[in-house]
Amino acid sequence: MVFVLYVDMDYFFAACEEVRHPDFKGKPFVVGTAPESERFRGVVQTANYEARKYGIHSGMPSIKAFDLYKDLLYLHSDEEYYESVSAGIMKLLKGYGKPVEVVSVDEAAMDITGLSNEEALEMARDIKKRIKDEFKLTCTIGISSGKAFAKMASDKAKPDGLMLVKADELKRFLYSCALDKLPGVGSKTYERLNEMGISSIQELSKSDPMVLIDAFGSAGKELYMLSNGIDNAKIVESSEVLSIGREVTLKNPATSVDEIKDVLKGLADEVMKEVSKKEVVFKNIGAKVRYTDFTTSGKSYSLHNYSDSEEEVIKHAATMLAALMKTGPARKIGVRVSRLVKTKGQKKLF
Ligand code: DCP
Ligand code: CA
Ligand code: CA
Repeated sequence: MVFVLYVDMDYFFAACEEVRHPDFKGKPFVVGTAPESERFRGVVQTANYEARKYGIHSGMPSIKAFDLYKDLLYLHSDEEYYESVSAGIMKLLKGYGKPVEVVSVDEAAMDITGLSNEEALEMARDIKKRIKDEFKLTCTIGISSGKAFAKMASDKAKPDGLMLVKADELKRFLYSCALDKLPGVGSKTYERLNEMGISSIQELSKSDPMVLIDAFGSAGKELYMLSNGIDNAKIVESSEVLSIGREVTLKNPATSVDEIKDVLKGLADEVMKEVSKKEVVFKNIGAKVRYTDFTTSGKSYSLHNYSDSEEEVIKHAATMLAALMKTGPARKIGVRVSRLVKTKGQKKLF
């Protein structure tokens, strides 16, 4: 198994906002999908820990969040900004010279095979300190043999935590975690397992693997292995280049995507040229708008699989630009792809 150091940023979008709005610190606030004028119609993307105390969480309709705490502060999300902070953090992690897999905007897995437990802990402490010093952000780090278990350790130690699960403690650790904390156990799988009489990781580990395979196919085998402390997942090193983007100032401010169709196609063409030159595929598409008052806002979209499709870039960028242009006319637009992975030798990925 791979020895893994897993970094997950704490309340990431909200923490990024606290960096540029220090006055928000200590007050309950959320980052939501809708612009300020439509705040009640949005969805909470994340809540800071003060807001979480009132039961507010990711994925909740904003209207419900305001029901739970009426003086809640609300910020319209600026995913371009969070992506740029993310890129800086990923660069810092790559600086340690170990293979880094960028798992999501605020998560990364590092292959630290060969390090001792003590060396791993020392590295984790150093990473936490540098992220705090350089970005004013906190993260939680989990360390274990196996990517899934390192992630589970980071979940358990949140926020601002550090947890090492040693090989001889893995079983006990797994049994102490709720069944739905096991990667791969989503709400549907969880219900299905419950129906089969399996409601804990321990029960899962002692169940009949053939029954699991019958019910879930190869995912069933994976669940059985994970519950028994075996994770064969490799760390897929992300590309050196973190993102590829292009932007352009419009001749005339645009109020609808229709007006900028050709400009968007041109931007996507240029991005894709670079994508094929760098021999990468991407998993995330971003779009940004600079408004006539010179403020900027951006959105990003995560694909289910790695892609090299220009069509997909145009389709998602158009949707995001349309949403962004609801706030006002655009004078500059940008398109970006990220979560890049080299295609060479990694063809199995997509
Ligand atoms: N996010 C989102 N919509 C969701 C869940 C998350 O847009 N339904 C975004 C906002 C989060 C970021 O992704 O800040 C990372 O998600 P996490 O699940 O890691 O949650 P946080 O980082 O916000 O909090 P935690 O400290 O629990 O990791
Ligand atoms: Ca996080
Ligand atoms: Ca996360």
